[in-house]
Amino acid sequence: MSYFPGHPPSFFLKQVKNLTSLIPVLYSADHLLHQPEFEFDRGTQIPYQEVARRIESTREALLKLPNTLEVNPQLNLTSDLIAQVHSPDLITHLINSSEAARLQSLSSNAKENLYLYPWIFPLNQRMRTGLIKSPDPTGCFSFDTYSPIGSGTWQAVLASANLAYYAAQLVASEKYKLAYALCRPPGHHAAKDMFGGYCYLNNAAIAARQLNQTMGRGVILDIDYHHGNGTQDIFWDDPDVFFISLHADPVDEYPFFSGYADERGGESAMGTNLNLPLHKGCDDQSYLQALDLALGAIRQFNPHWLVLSAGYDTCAADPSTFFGLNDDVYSVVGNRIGELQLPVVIIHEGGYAVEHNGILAARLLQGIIDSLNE
Ligand code: SP5
Ligand code: ZN
Repeated sequence: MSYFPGHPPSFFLKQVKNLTSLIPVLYSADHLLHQPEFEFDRGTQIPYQEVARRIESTREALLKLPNTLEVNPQLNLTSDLIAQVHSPDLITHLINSSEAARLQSLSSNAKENLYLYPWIFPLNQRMRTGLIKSPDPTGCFSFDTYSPIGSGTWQAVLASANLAYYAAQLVASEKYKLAYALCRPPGHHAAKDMFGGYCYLNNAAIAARQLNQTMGRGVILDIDYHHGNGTQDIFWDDPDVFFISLHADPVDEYPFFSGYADERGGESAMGTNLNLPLHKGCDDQSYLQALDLALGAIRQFNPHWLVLSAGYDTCAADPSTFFGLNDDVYSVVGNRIGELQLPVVIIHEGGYAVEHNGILAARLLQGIIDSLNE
């Protein structure tokens, strides 16, 4: 573990407290290496919504809480560990695409920070085999245009996943009951062999796999506004990892192709996937009702740990939401999750009302702390 030079005073102040009451907030500056300028919203170019400031504002807000401690872990996540949840072909493709972006940026007539955008999507193996060896294979393994790849993308993606992995190790060690991984890029849209939706590797899945191997059965609760199609895909056939998601009904909202209530898990894991799609205009009361359903299902499963995919794009101020949640609801959500009295790893996912992310994350985390300490 290393600590950032800017933070020793607060670290030493907080060190006097009992270590188990401290909440590690995992952060890496490597996310700054990934900063695309634009995305395509139904074919129209708009500014990239998944900006670096999202994480910096959350970091500032979380470190203002009395029991938090920033941790900057060494990189100890390997390709073999990632391959427990992703196909080796996807991993290789992400590495190669970052390197291709670096080489193309170096060529004299290219932009310095060039990002390669997926734009041809091979829909079967024959197309993939052809495209992968072409001059522009970026669309291989990608399902949309939201996840461009630049020269620093792989390093940022790896560092982000490493935070999730390290947070899981801290909680699995039983030294900490709770940890917050400031992951960026986010991860819950990344499936076993697909990337998209600002995501490249599935941070929550990497944390969950680690916890599953050390502590047994557990739950991933996804409260991002969008369905966590990637996490669902990865644990579809796994009866030991229960995936539950509260999200905008895919009838109305991205990712459109998954997140329906009848998706209940593969044959060997029937009932260990639960989607709770919510209607447009969903308010605090309807949201908390759905959350209570999720919490009931979690209690019945009798898990040993919880991974919380925490997205803040549900709040009324978010530019991409059809929900009308007030900021206060995040404290209540945190309280009720904390009442489970489970070890919790929080993974930062979406949330595009940049200055709201920090406030909401702080409320959620404080809510959990308050009921864990009761
Ligand atoms: C992790 C995560 O939240 N990913 C979401 C990726 C998909 N975003 C789609 C946004 C489409 C709506 N764009 C609205 C533009 C501003 N009104
Ligand atoms: Zn989202």
